[in-house]
Amino acid sequence: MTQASFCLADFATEARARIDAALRACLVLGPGCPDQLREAMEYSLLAPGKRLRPILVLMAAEACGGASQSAMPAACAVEMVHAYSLVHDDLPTMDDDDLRRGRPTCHKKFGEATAILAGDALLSLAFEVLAKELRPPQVAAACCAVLAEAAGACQLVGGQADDVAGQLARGGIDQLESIHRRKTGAMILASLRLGAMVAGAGARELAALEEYGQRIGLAFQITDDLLDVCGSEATLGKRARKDSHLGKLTFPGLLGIEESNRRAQQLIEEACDAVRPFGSRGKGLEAVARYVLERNR
Ligand code: GRG
Repeated sequence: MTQASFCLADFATEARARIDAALRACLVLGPGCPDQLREAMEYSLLAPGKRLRPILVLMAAEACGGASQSAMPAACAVEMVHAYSLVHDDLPTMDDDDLRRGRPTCHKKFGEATAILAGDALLSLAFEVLAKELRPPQVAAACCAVLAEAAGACQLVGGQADDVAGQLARGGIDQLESIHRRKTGAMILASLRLGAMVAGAGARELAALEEYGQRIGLAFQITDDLLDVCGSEATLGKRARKDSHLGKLTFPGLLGIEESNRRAQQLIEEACDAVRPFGSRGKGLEAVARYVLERNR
């Protein structure tokens, strides 16, 4: 990759093809897996998402001087946890959504029981892939711990639990940020940490990536809220204006559209500053940060 003229669109197209091939290979499961369950897992995992988190894993590894292919099991694992969280988030008992990634949600296509089980199986598969395919085993174990914490009761699941309990309908900016730091930010941060760990990053490199991740995680959520207000269902591939309909706190709802845009821009500038010490190897991460601000889905 010649970083001086980094083109995110080209990198992402090539990386998505490699990631999807690796994800597909992970779905070659034993004879005990029923056909419908495997189909539901494949339907959700390979649906046309942005693959933001696995791309961050690969970029973080490269920024720290590692080979992106050695980080591929970690990239697959984060996308599996992400896909599981989307399948469960869409269920009638949670957000009750019909559309995801431009297609009927998993439970609409396969029924609720199969969707719950497909999510469960994707979560387990993520850790199986990390534990069996990452080398050396000490790094695999450390990555399992980081991903488990990010996906667990104090982070992803905890943020979702507070959201489901209606905490997103009251409180102020601190409450809003606390929920999104856990629901959205934790998995973005974990993606960067995993890439760094696979590449054997030092403490300074890890700290820079964490600073970057905290900022793009929050900016990602602000743009998600802005897209919910300003975007269309056709472009988003999911229901628009759903947060305001549900009476949830959002950044534009609390701060207004202009101030939300300003905050997102500031966070992205800070994120780019954090990865500047990586020099040309950090250009991909800078490009992703700018994409977070400009994305339309
Ligand atoms: C059910 C444990 C559990 C957690 C659900 C991921 C999540 C928590 C909720 C999804 C709802 C949502 C809109 C969250 C905010 C931002 C977010 C995570 C959006 C989806 O991620 P993208 O935009 O999706 O990267 P694609 O489809 O591109 O992968």
